[in-house]
This record gives sequence, structure tokens and C-alpha cells, in this order.
Amino acid sequence: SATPVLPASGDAVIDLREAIRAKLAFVIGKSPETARERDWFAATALALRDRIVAACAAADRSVPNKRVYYLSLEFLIGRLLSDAMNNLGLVETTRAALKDLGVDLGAVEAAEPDAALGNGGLGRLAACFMESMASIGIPAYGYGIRYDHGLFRQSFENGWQREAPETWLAEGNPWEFVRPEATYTIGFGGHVTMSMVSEGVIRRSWHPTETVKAVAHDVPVVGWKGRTVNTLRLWKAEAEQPVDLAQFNGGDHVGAVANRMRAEAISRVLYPSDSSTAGQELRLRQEYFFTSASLQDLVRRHVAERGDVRTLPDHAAIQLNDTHPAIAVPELMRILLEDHGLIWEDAWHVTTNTLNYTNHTLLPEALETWPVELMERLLPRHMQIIYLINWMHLEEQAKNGKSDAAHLAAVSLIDESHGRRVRMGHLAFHGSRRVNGVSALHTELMRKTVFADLHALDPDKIVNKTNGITFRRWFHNANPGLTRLAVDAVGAGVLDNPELLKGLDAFAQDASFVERYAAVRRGRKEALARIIEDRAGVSVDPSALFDVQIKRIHEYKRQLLNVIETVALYQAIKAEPHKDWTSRVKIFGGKAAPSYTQAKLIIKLACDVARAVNDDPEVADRLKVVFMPNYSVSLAEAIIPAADLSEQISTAGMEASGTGNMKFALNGALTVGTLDGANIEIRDHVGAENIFIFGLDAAGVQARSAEPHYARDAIWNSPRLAAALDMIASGRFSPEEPNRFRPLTDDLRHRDQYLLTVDFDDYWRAQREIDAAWKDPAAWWRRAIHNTARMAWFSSDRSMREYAEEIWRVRVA
Ligand code: DL6
Repeated sequence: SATPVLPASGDAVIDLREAIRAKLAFVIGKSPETARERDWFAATALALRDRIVAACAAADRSVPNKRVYYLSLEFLIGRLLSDAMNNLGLVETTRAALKDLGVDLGAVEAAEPDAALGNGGLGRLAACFMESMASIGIPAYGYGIRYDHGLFRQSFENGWQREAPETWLAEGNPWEFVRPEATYTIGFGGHVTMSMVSEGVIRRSWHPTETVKAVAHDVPVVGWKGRTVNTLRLWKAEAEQPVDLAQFNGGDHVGAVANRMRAEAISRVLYPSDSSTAGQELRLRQEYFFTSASLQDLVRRHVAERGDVRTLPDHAAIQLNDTHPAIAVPELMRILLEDHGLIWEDAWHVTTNTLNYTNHTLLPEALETWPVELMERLLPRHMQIIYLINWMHLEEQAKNGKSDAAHLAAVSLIDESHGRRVRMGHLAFHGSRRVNGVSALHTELMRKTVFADLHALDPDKIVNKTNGITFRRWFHNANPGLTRLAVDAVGAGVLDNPELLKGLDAFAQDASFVERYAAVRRGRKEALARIIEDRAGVSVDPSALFDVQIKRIHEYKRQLLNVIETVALYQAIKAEPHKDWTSRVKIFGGKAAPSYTQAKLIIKLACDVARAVNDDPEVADRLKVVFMPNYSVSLAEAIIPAADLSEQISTAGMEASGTGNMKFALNGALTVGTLDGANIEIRDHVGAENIFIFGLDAAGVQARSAEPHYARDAIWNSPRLAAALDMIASGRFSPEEPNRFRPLTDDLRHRDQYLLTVDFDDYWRAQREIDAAWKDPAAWWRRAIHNTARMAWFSSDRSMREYAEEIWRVRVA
């Protein structure tokens, strides 16, 4: 549970205790005797929510000069209780209040379901940014979807991933306020008409055939020390009519609610993929639904406060989190043209000075495009607007003497190469004032690859904003022991200003500090060992090196490289069982998109290897392998502070940034990683001597990919890799189905798009260097402390300040 920022004071404890008791009795309707932990959680959350509202009322209520609107299809917020307690300075007060009532705070925290409204890094980043904006005083709204079911619950059946719906709302959500007065109508389908409004002025109007309601549900986001309270506004889809009464009375009880089901389907389930093209109509409906509701809401607020819609860019900055809300470009144009009567040029000026776009991936399969045919059917007016924007954009090229077909095809918003599709990245790029990447390398690659042609037209548009993480959650709350140690060493100011962590560098030589640092880790490893035993049924030794790879399962993230190295290590241990091996526990966690067959097979391989290795008495405690089921934000909070080694081993050039890498390093795990994404900047901050880098860099990957037979050659030149692949392919780990893993080994031998084979030997070298480093504990802890001390720059407060200054042009309070 969270770190004590303020000690509990007597009166505050009594006040909170009585508030919790009253919520339990009068809102939940339970007595302390009958209350379950979930009831205590709801009562505590409601009592704290009152404090958040009070903090909000006490804050400056004047209309801010400029607000930020963060549009994201995903907010992976996890649990909110520890954030609320910590930011209100009420951790110890809550603990004492609950203790008075005979209740344990830890158990209450554990009863909160994770709000898993996101797939991975992109959604978690949005949650960190919301917390940071509230903490540093940027007035902001987050806009997203209130999914009934967030990311699926993962279980393993004989090592195969199984998916079940997640049910975070089953018992309601005590943090939210329903705002039926903030309801907007969202249209789909239909046709567009033209009318002459005056001589030569034609107005187009959209007449949708289908409409649904977007109803606001607000979650307050309280910043550090309760300074600012912002709002996360999540939209729920509802039908205009809950039931067709005539149909119902006619006996068709199911048909009478069919429309309602169709409408509500929009906010029913989070789309469970973060990197493959979602060629599904429902996905486009989700994107338009939340984007339209959010734009209608913010434009209404602006006009109510300022009168003139033309001043929107002065008072609002809209950030599009990836291309999921890119339909904002034609939707804002439509609202300005049709609802506010602006002429095209003015509407375009407002749009392109208000919108900004963050790109989170360059993987071709993850760049969103929508078939023109689908857009014309679902959003006919938007398609017209896109055509007009594109026509003007291409005309501009011609005017500037750039009318060769290849250039026009490259910059066009419509891809004509395989069926006609709207390029959402190009649309977002063209309609935005600033476009950013999420690490230095990623931004450089944006300029050189996917957006090279558009970048050449407007060289100042692309800027870099390296990601960050909120230290309140990933340090204060997740690792209270280490936070207390930092406070003791460098003072409580470190809670406000992470730059003070640098003071820990000096303590890396202090034997008693090192001992306490190691003891904190040891405590967290013992706790994790209990969780592993409980959830995975594997008994592990906390004194072994805990080697962790937790993230979405994707071929480019190369969990398979880690599993193959595990097999090679298994073979090496068996070949020399009496050698002094460094004991390791390999811990994996992560979900695969349900339709991603190859990723699910990688999970199965990891589970099958785990079974064989863990059951082999010859290996004993020197190597254990664990795949933790149902990876989540709260599980990450338990695993990261217990990790000794952080695996960040993506193919260079493919991981846009990574944020897990930052969480581990802050908590003192050493990284084994490639020169990819933010790993490069982490190396620059922690020092090359405190991180284990291996493998090809992005340029090397590009060059090697162009060589014929690189995989065949790499396997030929590495007997160790060949032996590990042979063992997997032979069915050693799947005797009941010997060819089970052939799709993985065959792919590596013949294609190996992610260059596992090429990087394998250097990865093995780095891992053996790590084995040796672990045998010198004093040097290991020194490196770990340097990691914690030097990660301040990766605070999402820093990221948000940079966005505020260079993208949003909004003053930070
Ligand atoms: O920027 C947040 C996060 C990065 O840290 C990861 O490197 C990147 O893979 C992730 N991108 C996505 C892409 N999904 N889409 N679209 O999740 O963003």
C-alpha cells in the first residue's frame, strides 16, 4: 500500500472513519458486520471522492485561459484508490480510519477491480498523462469510452490462453458521476443534401439514418497534494429509445430491444488489439462515437464561455492519442461548417490550429486505414470533407511544382494501391498543428520513413516528446519502501521534485544504504514469490535473480528470443550440471490479442518450456520459468519493484518508446535491452555501464533485413541457437504433439522478420555477463541505485511540461 506522505492526525482519522461508516450504512446499505471487502472499498472510495470534490471546490474556479483535451480510445487506469489516498495525503489517515473499524487497508485496496480500459502502453500512457496534468496544474479533460468490459481476463488451460469477459462494472463504479445533462446525439449512415443559403453560397447538411446517444460519465482525477482536479469524461452509448413499445406489446420482446443492443454495442467491449488493423465496422463506430461526442462537448463549452467559435485555438488544445480519434479532422470541420456556419477557410484555420497528433507506432500493419466504401456508407459527410481536404492538399502540391504521380500518391490522404482506403495517419498529420513521436529514435524514424514526404512539406511540424511515467503510481504507491528510503536519504522534497533522486548517486557507496536498498528489494521478492506460488503454482527462491519480461505478447517484442535463450540455458545447465550457475527465475506476463495465433503459440511454448524446466530435478533451483496469468496494471505494481532484470529486447526500430522500461529502471532493475525506443535515452541517463545493451541498432536491422538468407546464416553460425531450435522443433517440450511449435521454428528458419536469429548470440553474451555481474552483489546494487537515482527525467510531469510548452502553448500553473 501507498507511502505515508502525511502522518495521520487524530481528528482527521475520526472524520474519515465516520465518513466511511456513513457511506457504508447509507449508500451501500450494509452494516460493518455484513460488509464484504468490496463494500468497504466502495464506502472508502465514496468518502475519499467527497474529499476530491471538496478539493475541487476549494481550487481556483475561474475559467482557465486554455484547456487541454486529451482524446484517447484507451485509458488503462487500473485501480484508483491508492492514487486518491496518496495525492490527497491521506494514506495513513485512511489506514488508521479503517483499522479503527477493524478493516485492513491492504485488503480494501485489493478489492478494487482494475479499470482495464486499454490494451497496453498507449492506454497506460494516457492514464499517466492525466495524473501528471492534474499534478502540475494543467487544466484538462480526458475523453474516452466507458467500456462495459475492458481488456479480457486471461487464464491458461494447459498452457493455452483462454479469454473471458472482464467485469469491472459488475458492482458499479464508486468513482464516477453520471452526467445525463451532458448527452449528445451521434449519427451514422444516411445522406447529404445541398441547399443554397445565399447567392453562390451552398450549405451541405448531413441526414443520418441512425442515431445513438453519448452520455457522459465523469471520473475526477486528483493531482498531487489535491492541487488540481481534472475530469476524465467517458462516454457510454445508449439508444434514443430504450425499447420499441409497440413491438414489445406485439409480443416480440427480443426484437423490441434490438436497436438498443445495437446502440449499446458501441461501448460494450474494448477492442482487444493494439497493433493490427481492426477491419471492423464496430471499431470505426467506436472511434467516431467518442470523437464526435468529445468535440461537440468541448465546442459547446467554448462557445458558452467565450461566445465566438473562431477563438477556439486560443483556448483549447486537442491532442489525438494515435489515429483512433483522427476522424476529429473532418468532424471538427463539419461542426464548424454546419453547426456554426463558418466558411471553409476559417473552419480549416480553427481545425489545424487546435488539433495535434501523437504517433505511437510505425509498424505498417498497425497504421490505421479505412476502406473508402465503409466510410462513405457510415460517414458520408465526413468522406466528402476528406475528399475536399485532399483535393486542396494535392492542388497545393501542383502549385508548388510537385505534381509528379509518385509524390502525389505518397502524400495523398487516400491510398489507391490496394483498394481505396483513407490513411488515418496522413489525415491526422495534415489536420494537425504539431505531430509528435514518443522517443528520440521513433521521432527520427517518423521523419525518415512513414511521414518522410509529409515532413518535407512542413519540416517544423514533427517534434519529439519522449514518454514518461507518473512517479506517484510507479514509485510512491508501487514501492513505498524504496520511496521511504529515498525520503530518508535526500529529504521529503523528492516527493515533489524527482530531480532530487540524483542525490541517491552518492549513497551508492554507502554500505548501510546499500543494505537497506537490497532489503527493500528482498521484501518485494518474497511477496512476489508468494503471489507466484499462489497464481502460477511454482515455488521460487527469492535469492535468485528475478528476470522479468511483462508486456503485450507481440513478435516484435521478441518474447520468443527470451524463451529460446531459456531453452539454450536449460541445455547448458544440463550439459554442465556441476558448474556454478547463477540461479534465475524467468518471469513472463502478458496477453496476446485473441486472433493473434503466433503470439498465442509463443505463450504456449513458454508454458511448455516452464513445465519441462521446473519439473527437471537436474536443474533444481538454478532455473525456474513462470508465466503469470492475467497480467494487469495491479500485477505490474507487484512485479516491477521485485524485478532484478528488465527485459526490453524488441527488434531495434520497432518499439516506439516503451514505458515499462522506465518503471523498472526507476525501481532499480537493470535493463537488458536493444538500442530501441526510449532504451537509448535510458542508457544516456543511467550510464552505459549500468545497462546491458546487445544486438543490432535500427540502422543495422535495416541493413541486415535487406541481406538474403540472414536467418539461415545466423543459425548456421550459432551451434547454440541451432541446438535450441532443434530441441523445440523436435517436440521435446510438446511430446503429445511433436510438431506443435513448427510454425515458430519454421518461421525463424525461413523468414525471421524480427531478426531473432541475428541477435541471438549477442543476447546470450549479454545474459552471461549479467550472470557474472549478479555474483558481485556490491557492484550490482551500486548499478541498481544509479538507475533509481538517474531516472527523474522520465517522469510524465516532464513530458507534460514539454507538451504544454511546445505543443499546446498552455501555461503550467
Ligand atoms: O507511446 C506509448 C506506447 C509506446 O511506449 C510503445 O512502444 C508502443 O508500442 C505503443 N503503441 C501502441 C500502438 N497502438 N496503436 N495504434 O500501443 O505506445
